[in-house]
Amino acid sequence: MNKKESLLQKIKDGEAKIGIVGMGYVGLPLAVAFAEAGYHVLGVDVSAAKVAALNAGHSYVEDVADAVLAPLVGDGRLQASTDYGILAEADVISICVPTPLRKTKDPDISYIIDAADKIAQVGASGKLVVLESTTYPGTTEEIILPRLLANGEKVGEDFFLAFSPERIDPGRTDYTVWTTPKVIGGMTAACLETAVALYSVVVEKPVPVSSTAAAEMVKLLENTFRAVNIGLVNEVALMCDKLGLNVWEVVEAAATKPYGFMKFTPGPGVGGHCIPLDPHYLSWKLKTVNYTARFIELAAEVNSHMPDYVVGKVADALNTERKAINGSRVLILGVAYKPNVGDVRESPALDVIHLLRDRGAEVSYCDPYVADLTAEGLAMQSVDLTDEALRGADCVVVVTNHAAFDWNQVAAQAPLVVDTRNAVPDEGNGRFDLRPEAATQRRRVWRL
Ligand code: SAJ
Repeated sequence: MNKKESLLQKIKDGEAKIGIVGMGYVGLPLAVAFAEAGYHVLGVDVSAAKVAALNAGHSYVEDVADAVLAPLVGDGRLQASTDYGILAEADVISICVPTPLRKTKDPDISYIIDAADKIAQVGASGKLVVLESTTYPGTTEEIILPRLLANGEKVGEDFFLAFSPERIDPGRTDYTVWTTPKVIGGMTAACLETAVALYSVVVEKPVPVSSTAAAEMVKLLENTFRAVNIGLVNEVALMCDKLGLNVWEVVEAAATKPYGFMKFTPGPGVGGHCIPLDPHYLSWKLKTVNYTARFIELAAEVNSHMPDYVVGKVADALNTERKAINGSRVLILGVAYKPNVGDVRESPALDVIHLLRDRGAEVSYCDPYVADLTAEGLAMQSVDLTDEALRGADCVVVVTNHAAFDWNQVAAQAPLVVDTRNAVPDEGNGRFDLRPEAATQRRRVWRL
């Protein structure tokens, strides 16, 4: 039996040991899926705290409950370590490490390189290695393959290498690991065959493609598609403002088109660990072949301008009350990057807070998912959403429309609202009045 047949047999018999490098919001759900399918999972993470929590059956990932994790740890089907050495006994290794951007907007693949180097030290012989981290086309072949080949073995015969983009969406409940189709590209046909066999254990629909680079490009298209369309709808919001139109009415009506349209909504900017970052991996790669990815650059320009635009709206709204931003009390509702999660990474709320503070505003925030805000030089604590807190603000700014907020309370108590998410009930705010004086007309709720 050759190494491929041996690996396929172990996967088929449920005997394959599954190594997962990076036990974060991607790696942990994947580890749980394999453990629940009866496989022995070896999780590796650089964080001793995360490893200790996992081995105590405690989850730090919102989508993985202790009640699900603890029994798997108790049965010995899932164990974690900071030592890559445990991967010596793994038959499969899935790399789920972060791929952030540097301050220069260039890709930071140092986590991928570190994982590949450590796997090479353990030895890839007989193993299937799969990269899941979102990265530019060519990473698997140019960065990982040479490090694993260092042992003088042949890919597709002695070890197997594939790329399969993660599609874990924190907070989503309508799709699971099992029901989310998974794109897979292999370095060789044998690599693809082993990777499809592996993921078929935990994914209903594996989607094979022709190469690792094709699979890397698929993921970047998915998230660039979102970034560009969010940029488009944000620019439509600016256009509607110039034309005195209600962008929310326009988008809702366009969304009635049953085909050929996909609804996106304007907002205060684009946050999270995917959409603001992933497209820059693609535009960076294209620069290396002397091509400018114009849509990506333009979308980033529009989206990153939105916090400034929101603060301009706050200034306009306060101005109609004959107030300046300087010295005004501004209450931000929601600082997480999207509704109903507690993640503040790249959240536009951070920019809005800094911009308001730079102009002399006294800023506070309320976010039931974020008790303490300590990102990007901020050190704030969430206030409770009380009538007093609302009435005490000169302006309330809706940045993240968590379902937990009582929007009728906001509408009733806040003296002035800048609503970037169309969350506050309407009050006929005379938005469609094109007369020049309309700009100074007093209204309580200002929308994007
Ligand atoms: N946003 C808008 N308008 C929109 C949609 C999003 O302003 O119409 C903003 C959000 O407020 C947020 C940012 O863009 O700040 C990103 O939002 P997102 O809905 O894209 O959420 P993410 O960043 O969690 O994206 C993830 C991605 N999942 C994976 O990469 C596996 C993305 O591919 C998913 O499509 C997305 O979740 C999703 O649909 O929820």
